[in-house]
Amino acid sequence: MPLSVFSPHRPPNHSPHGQPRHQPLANAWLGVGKVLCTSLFLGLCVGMAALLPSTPAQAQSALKTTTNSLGMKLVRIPAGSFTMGACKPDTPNCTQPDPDAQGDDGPPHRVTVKAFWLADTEVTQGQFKQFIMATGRADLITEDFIKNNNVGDHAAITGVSWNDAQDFLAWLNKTQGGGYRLPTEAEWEYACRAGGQHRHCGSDDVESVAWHLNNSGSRVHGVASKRPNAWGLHDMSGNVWEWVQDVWYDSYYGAPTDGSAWTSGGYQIHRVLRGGSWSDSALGVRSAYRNNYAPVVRDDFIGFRLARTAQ
Ligand SMILES: [Ca+2]
Repeated sequence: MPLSVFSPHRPPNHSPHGQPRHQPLANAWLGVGKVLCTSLFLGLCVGMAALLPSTPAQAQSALKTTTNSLGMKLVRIPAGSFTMGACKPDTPNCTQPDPDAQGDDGPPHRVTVKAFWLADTEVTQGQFKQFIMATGRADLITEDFIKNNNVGDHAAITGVSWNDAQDFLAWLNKTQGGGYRLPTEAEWEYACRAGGQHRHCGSDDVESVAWHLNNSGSRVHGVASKRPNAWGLHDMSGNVWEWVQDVWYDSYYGAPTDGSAWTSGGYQIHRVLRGGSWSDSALGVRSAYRNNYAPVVRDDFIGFRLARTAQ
């Protein structure tokens, strides 16, 4: 069955598109555009920079961390094995029951993951701004982009396609020594669960760990303003959906069990996203929940998180 640009697998409770959710224009992106326009992109010089909110304190991780020269903090995720996915409790031989499990959440299966690095937060507006400034990508600063990213530097970046994320990673690898990439889907869920079996990443209590439909005020939030999981990772559930490397399959039958990305076969025109967002119900920000979009899709609930291969 052919797939449209927008995913057929979309939670039913997403906020409707086309509705104004944000205050208009004035934000720091206009400042970025203004600087870029001063030299090369005159058409984008349409406003003034605005306030940047203060940065909340970061929670401490029990694991080793590193911070690159751009201030991006990554946690060393230990090697290990876990059960990936979920199934309805009445499913025969169900090894990881969840009453809200969806058909494409399973079947649960054991996966062994190598050690890797993962950012403790989603990529922020401030970090993405550095990329735009360094590369001159003023083409990314559209009117929608400005509307979708008006919370401030410490908020998660939104409106970023899978392809945009690859451009960001290419820039990072060029300037920060290499090895940066998106997490694989298995790595993402392994890090979300952090050795536990919580309904959401880090807790069965969604309010403590996630910005979601019923507490977000219909907007993205500053990263790390909710409690982290056991490995010091914030907002794995909620705030923004996070792109991973893998192409979309509607089940885990035949999935790799070594933590690698599943990139052959399947729905090659769609990439997987995990974690749910500010516009999803508690069901959509579950540890096992999955989604997918074409790699060109930009929307105000889509962002990403950095991974880096461990040496
Ligand atoms: Ca998230």
